[in-house]
Amino acid sequence: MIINTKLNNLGFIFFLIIFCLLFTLELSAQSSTLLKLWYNQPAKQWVEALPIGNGRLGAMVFGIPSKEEIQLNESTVWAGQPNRNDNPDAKEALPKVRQLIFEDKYKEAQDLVNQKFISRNSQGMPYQVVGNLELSFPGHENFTNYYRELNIETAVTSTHYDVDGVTYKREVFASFPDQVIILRITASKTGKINLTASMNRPAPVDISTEGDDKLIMSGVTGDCDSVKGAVKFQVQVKIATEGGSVSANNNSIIVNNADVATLYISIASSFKNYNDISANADERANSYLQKALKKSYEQALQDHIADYQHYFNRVSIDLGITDAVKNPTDVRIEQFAKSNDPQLVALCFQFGRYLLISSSRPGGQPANLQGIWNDQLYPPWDSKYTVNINTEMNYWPSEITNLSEMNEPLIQMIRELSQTGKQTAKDMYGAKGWVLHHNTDIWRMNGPIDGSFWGMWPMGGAWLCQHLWEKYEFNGDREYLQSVYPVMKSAVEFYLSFLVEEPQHKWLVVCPSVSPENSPADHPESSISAGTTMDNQLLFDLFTKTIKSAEILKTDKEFVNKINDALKRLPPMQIGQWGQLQEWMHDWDSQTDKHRHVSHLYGLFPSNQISPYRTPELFSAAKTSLIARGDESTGWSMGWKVNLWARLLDGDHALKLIADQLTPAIQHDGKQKGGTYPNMFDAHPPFQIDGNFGFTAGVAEMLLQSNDGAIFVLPALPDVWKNGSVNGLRARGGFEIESLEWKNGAISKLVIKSNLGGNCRIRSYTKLKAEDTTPLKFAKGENQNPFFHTPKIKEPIISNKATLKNVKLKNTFIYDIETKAGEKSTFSEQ
Ligand code: FUC
Repeated sequence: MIINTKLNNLGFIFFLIIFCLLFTLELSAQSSTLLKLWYNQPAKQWVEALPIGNGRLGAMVFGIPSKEEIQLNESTVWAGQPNRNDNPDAKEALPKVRQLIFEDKYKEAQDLVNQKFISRNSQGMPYQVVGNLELSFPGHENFTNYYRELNIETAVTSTHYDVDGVTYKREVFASFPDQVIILRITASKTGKINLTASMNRPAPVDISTEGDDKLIMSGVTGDCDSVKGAVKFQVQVKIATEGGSVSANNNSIIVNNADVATLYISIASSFKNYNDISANADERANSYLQKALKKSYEQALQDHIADYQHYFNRVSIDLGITDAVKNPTDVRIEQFAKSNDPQLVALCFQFGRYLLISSSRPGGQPANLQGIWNDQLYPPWDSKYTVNINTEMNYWPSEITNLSEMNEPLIQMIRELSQTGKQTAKDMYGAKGWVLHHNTDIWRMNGPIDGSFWGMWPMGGAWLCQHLWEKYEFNGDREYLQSVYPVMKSAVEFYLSFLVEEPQHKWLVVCPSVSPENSPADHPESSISAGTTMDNQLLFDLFTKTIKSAEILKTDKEFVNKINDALKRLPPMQIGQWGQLQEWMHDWDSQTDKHRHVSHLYGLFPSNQISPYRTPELFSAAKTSLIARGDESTGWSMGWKVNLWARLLDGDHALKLIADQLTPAIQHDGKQKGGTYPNMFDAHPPFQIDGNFGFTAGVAEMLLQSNDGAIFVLPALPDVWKNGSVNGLRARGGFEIESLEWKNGAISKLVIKSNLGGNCRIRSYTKLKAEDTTPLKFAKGENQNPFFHTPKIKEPIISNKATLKNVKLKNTFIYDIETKAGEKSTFSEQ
């Protein structure tokens, strides 16, 4: 009996161990399958191929068994060469243009800007494809058991399939530590790898081989407008094999009967900086390659994963898992709107983080319109930097999703633009400081391009400067602030000398300008105007943030007085006749305007001038405007709207936009619309990466906001995300939300780490208690933590025709917790 019980106990323990083991295995197998994009067929088109990148190098991997195609990019391979595009005729024509605008002669003003302001030479240079590496595998036309994936937990893409009883596997990754792309081909039987490697580019290039195992492609970038292409680049591909033989033949490399083949792809250009392209591309490419060859494949892979995960692993998210995860990614996108698949949202959120880590690394170029992935010589909009929304959107997720370092290339570009833009300010407007219009490129051009309707917007610098400040708001690094303050100050200097008094209200306005790319129903043929709402909001932010910076740095008292004087004279926001937030200085908004840009809502997101608690009338007006604008639009526009609905504290509507965004971009009739491609790239259409980043930022804003005087936890949770968790998001003031869990929509666990100390004000729909049982103090008055000071904006002017819709807000609890740097506080539902 006793023995039996003992045996029973042992049996039970054994059972328990096996059960636990199986359960953990099951869990880890599951978690490792969740952060993957995977498919049961090779890519048939570019938007099905899978992107990898290390900030400088990018590749799109097709995973085709018989003819693998690896499309290659390098972030400095741009057409043209150092050049300027300022039009000096502007200076003389400026007073006339202003006069025409103030006399309501918008068409004439626009025509004159087209003649005298818009650049006569460069409209911006295109970012260009490097070329393709092609690997042909004879006899691999008929394959079975096909599978390919992009694992965004490891940043490795792999393909496997069977041919004649042999399983072939390819693994590709772009290593930041080793600065090469590595492709490894293995087979389940020895001596089975046979391939021919060749390279091409849709433009003339020199292709050669060196020794038996090295393929080289050299070229120069293309001409555009009147600028001659002069960036030299070189690709070197070295094929290392185990077993079999390697030989060079006719500008290709042939591998016969190998056990393993490892390809090291090294790319470099002659680009040193926007003003200097004198580097030796060949030497650079070779030196990256030689360094990389010293490491074993396993070591290189391990170093790559460790480097990538250092950033990626900071944030994890769980919005729930359903059976939908059993389907391949393309099927899930097809079915998203009709299925319940919250994990696809989590995957797409993390995919945005993956893309940012892969396309924007310290020391490199910022993510452009397509991040770093482009297969064309002259891509749509040149794949350059459109700064009237797109470039900024690329960086919206950077701070909140804990990837602050990835901002560095953007911040460096802004520093450079503040240098080049001084010449533009002086030559075009006789103004001080620096200016940037609606676009720039690797040469840091600052002049207006494309035509007045789009390009006459001297606000690019004002918007980009918000990112300089935001980095400080999240990290509190005073030395960093000191280093970017001169850039902000110089931007302010431009506006102080450029602003002009408009005749009707005597406000100081930017003129000429546009509300990005939109024209009012009053004069649809011309977008040009003065004192648009977005311009005023941007200037309000630039001015107040520069004043704050000067105060923190204890400098420039007199200059601050000057800014304050101008600040008082900026136009207030206005609520128009149908209760909308006016987009223009005049009440021109049409209720049927569905334009993709929602520029005037900048004040709601990304800015914090409009608040449900501080400015209820403007909040209501912003909502009315957004409802009128509608939901479906271009990819990035929907991405912006996810963030806007999150700021309107409407999680369900934000989720509706997510569903619109996660709709297949390619419809059954072959036509394209705003949505998502099979490889999860966002579609304007065509592919633009901004929508991916807007999406990621939007999901984060639904779960956490820190722009309105407090850390608002779960501000816009959709009803269907009943249970979930997110770990590692960041808030202003150096707070890190180490853990946030919710059950049935209420917060069940919240752990906040304070990195800088100071008052931690939490706003929540859930009544909270502290884990250490100290009673929580309800917040009173303004948050004493300076990172949470909210802007004091002017009272809006409200049209006497307007009826404002009353926006109902849910009750919230607000607590103040005094924190010390390094301390953690834990809360749960009371
Ligand atoms: C802006 C947008 C377009 C497009 C382009 C790259 O001009 O208005 O929709 O996204 O940038």
